Amino acid sequence: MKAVFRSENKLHPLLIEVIELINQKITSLSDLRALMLEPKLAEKYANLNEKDLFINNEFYQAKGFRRIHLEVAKLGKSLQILHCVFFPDPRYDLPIFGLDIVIVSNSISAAIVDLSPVGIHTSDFIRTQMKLIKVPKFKEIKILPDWGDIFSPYVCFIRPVDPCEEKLFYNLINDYLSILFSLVLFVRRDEINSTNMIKRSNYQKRYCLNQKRNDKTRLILTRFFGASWADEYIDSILFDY
Ligand code: BLA
Repeated sequence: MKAVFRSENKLHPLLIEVIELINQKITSLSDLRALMLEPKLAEKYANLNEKDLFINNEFYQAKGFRRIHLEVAKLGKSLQILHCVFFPDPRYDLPIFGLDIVIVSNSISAAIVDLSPVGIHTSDFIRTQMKLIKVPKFKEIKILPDWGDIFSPYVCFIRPVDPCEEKLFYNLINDYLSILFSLVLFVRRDEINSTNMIKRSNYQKRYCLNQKRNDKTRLILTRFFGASWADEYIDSILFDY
């Protein structure tokens, strides 16, 4: 059984539901294959499998996506994190799906989901679809840090205040992934090294560079694993480009 689902790990119910949703979605993609970490990295991160200190990473590639990363971490008794990014293959005009849920002492302290742009102009299809989404009126909206200008105007960054808001946030994740997956079905593939591809590549690089400025992620990882481990993890596992 996967470390994540071991009963003694007692993950927050929203995390369990979201992991299931994402796994279901991933298996519906075309040309899906699991990606392995380089042996050196795999070895380095293989032993994090304790009851109260584990990180479970899954990586995939599929049509339209160069790297899909789903991470579930339990850091100490009180902190649980779900981190997920679908990095598109830059030959396709697809936004970056990003999701982060941070749980402290069994209540959600931050939840963010977005389909982030990979160019100045978002395609008409994405814009029309995004406009159809009804982002619920959550009670506690969180303020984005200054590096957060990588996110779209539809980014939802909140602290859900009760199970009802948790369910609404779950539905929003589902809506964003559904838009992304309907795009994958008919999006055109540009030539390798085409101007479009290079522009989108640069947007992805900037997305990663900005995400690396998240001091909260760095601080938490440093507290548990030390500064050089944290830096390398952020560079090579979380936001590698
Ligand atoms: C915030 N990220 C945070 C916070 C923590 C982490 C503890 C503060 C939560 C709060 O404000 O209550 C920690 N997140 C982690 C750790 C990992 C992680 C340790 O993913 C991995 C092991 N972060 C992402 C992605 C997005 C993201 C994909 O990884 C967006 C799609 C966003 N997280 C994000 C933002 C903040 C945050 C915008 C707020 C940062 C701030 O307020 O400065």
